[in-house]
Amino acid sequence: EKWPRGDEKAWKTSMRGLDTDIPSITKSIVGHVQTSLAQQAHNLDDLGAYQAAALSVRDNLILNWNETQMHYTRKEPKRAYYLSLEFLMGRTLDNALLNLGLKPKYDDSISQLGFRLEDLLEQERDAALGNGGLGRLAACYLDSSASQELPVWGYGLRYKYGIFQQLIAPDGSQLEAPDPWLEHDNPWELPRLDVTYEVRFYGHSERLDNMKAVWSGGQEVLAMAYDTMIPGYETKSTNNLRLWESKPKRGFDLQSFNAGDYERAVESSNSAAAITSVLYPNDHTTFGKELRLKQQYFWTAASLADIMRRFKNLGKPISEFPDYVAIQLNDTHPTLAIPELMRIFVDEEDVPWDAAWQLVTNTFFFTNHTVLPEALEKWPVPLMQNLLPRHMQIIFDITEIVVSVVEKKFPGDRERLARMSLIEEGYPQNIRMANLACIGTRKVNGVAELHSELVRLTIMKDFVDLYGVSKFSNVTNGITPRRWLDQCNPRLSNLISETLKLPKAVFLKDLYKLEGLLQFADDPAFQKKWAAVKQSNKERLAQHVQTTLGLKINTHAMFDVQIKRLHEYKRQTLNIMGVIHRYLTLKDMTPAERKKVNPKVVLFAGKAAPGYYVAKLTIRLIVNVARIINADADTKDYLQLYFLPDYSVSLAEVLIPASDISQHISTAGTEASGTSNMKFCLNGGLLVGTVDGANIEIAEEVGEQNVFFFGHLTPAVEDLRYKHMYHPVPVEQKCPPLARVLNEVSAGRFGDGGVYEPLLNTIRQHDYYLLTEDFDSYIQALKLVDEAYQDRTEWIKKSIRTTAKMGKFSSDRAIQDYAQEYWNIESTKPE
Ligand code: CR6
Repeated sequence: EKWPRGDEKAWKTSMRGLDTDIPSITKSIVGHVQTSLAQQAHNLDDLGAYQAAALSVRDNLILNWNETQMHYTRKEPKRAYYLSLEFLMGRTLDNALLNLGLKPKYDDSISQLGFRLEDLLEQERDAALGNGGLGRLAACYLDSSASQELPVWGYGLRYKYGIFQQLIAPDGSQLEAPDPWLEHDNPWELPRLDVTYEVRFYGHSERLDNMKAVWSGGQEVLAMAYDTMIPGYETKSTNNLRLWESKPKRGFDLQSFNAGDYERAVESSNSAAAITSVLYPNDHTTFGKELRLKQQYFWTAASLADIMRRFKNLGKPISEFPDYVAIQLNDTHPTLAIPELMRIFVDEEDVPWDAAWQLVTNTFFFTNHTVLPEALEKWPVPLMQNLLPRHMQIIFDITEIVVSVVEKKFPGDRERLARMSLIEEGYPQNIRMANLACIGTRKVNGVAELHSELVRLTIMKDFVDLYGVSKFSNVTNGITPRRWLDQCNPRLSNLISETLKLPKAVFLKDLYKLEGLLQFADDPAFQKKWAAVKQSNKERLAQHVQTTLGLKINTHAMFDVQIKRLHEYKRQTLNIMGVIHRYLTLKDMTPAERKKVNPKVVLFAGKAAPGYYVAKLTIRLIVNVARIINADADTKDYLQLYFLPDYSVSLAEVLIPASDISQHISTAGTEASGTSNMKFCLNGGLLVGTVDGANIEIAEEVGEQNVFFFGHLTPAVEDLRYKHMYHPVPVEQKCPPLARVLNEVSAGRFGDGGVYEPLLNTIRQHDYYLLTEDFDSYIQALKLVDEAYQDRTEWIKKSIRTTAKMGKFSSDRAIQDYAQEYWNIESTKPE
């Protein structure tokens, strides 16, 4: 390598190294106060100190990041790219300090400067670029990829506004406010003014011969990269999360529109900057909005252009593309990458159509995250035709491939063909993105054993018949133990380290090491310490709630937690009906009887999609039931209920370590995996749940005696729904205790009599999610929970054994699975 310019010595002797002794750290923080922030020591507040500390930590990340990226460029390994519309990162500072191994030193340095690290950490806003599990999973996977020194990049969108802030109105309903997470400068991203691509929309596509076409006209916008450094744990390896921002292409407004399109050019929803302005807050539903389709194409086009440019720099023949590139499609959101890569190969690189299809289908992999029909993406043909005319042609051409292979294997089976086609007939016709994602990829996976089986038996059944079962497999989700054990629960992590006589790094890198705790489960001294950690985490949560909401939680009660998006299938309604039932039962008791009851604090948190009426009504009911219950002198020592507003990654980090029991109570067969169930168990919380998603595999690991299962099983669900449809039985007959609860709500016992009728009617009428079927066994399970909790020593043993058996649920295991079985990539690190 030749030195490019100037005096090599002048460069090399001036290169910064990483001085990480405390005086150097202090000097670096103060330096950032003086220059980067241009502030004075005497009026620096917590926010300023946070910013200076963050910039100082960032310097370390940048140097590692540079080295890692340079190493990849030199070494030319096969790389994997994780395309996800959502990355729910949460806060960065604490995680960066932990992964760099610099937390104790920064702690000291910051105290010397007169601040407290904990206070500074609280200054950071969550990066909340996701709705729920799918987005947080992407974040855990990035942490695991970097930690295992795998060459993996994430690609997503840099939304100006992440998931909305949730406020609770005086009447108890949810209000949504924009999330201005970029209001203060974001120190964790690097704008890449030089990394830009043009992305085209609209216009027209003219077919040439050889399946090629020329796409021209329309509107072009600019995609600009922002890079976020993803540090691995205890390694220099620092990967990249590249997020795209949309900008107007200079001068486009004047040039690329003819007079007839003028109005559209100036429409605000159509402006270039609007594309990446906001994260769509819907979880499990699709709306067919043009702006959402624009987001999807903008992001996949920019990402593929970037991947293509990197590949071309290798100077390899295009036929080797899949030897250097693997792309994981996180749900169907990035499915347009399939026709887009076809367009690049065929129209721009002159690859013959069939050869291009071979390359494409060897490059992509697809993860499905739900079998709920309302979540399966479909786009109207006319919308696609107008916005992406070339891609519409390609999708029609791919449809021809499907038709010919299906015709060959199942001659004359028209119904099968209609089910498998990329185009669903109707007015208008729709494009089935899941079918496209399936046929355009090498492998399809679900996210837990049961879910993957349901994928094979339901939404992908015809494709299993076509391709054989080996294309469809499972990678059970995982969570990163760095954030979800050490960072959120340092006391527990310390206790484990001290007990196993192992440095934390050993079990944080190999979570199966926690099994060593089993031999201490019966040790009374250890049990006592274990219980003390849980108690102090409850107090930490109570303190947090006291300072943020001014509420006083009884820390001597059992903490029962349900935190997740509000959705009918997740059945927060079942939980709140259970709480009301408990309340009514308590009211029926004499004071002496109540004294024997296990005191309980029930905590809810979660957001509802802004347009999801029934889910919002559930929040309103919870808030208003809480008002009545918490004010009732007869019962308030035995039952408290709270709805904590504005659920976030950071709030989860305080809630999860404090939980004794958490609820994962979806109708069987509806929750693909769940990942918070793993987080609770890792932190010694037990589960009450249905036989669904990853609950099943958790029980396999920890033993069924340590999980409180209830409810009907998946195979029964379909028949029960059928019965409800055609032979409905009134709730009064089917489940009198539930009927009593519904009637109390109707009668206005918790205020607002009539407003809850639409919610109550979902149960009284079709009861699609089968609350009436599962209520009795649910109440029974909660009774068993109470009984088990009374024998505290037994409970603590269960808790220890649960944590001990969580090895499987590390996202390190999941990422290894993807790396080996799907992407075929290997670890490689800078020296
Ligand atoms: N809502 C599933 O519902 C799963 C995550 C991550 C979900 C959930 O059970 O754990 O994905 N699905 O795989 C979708 O987002 C479509 C989720 O987060």
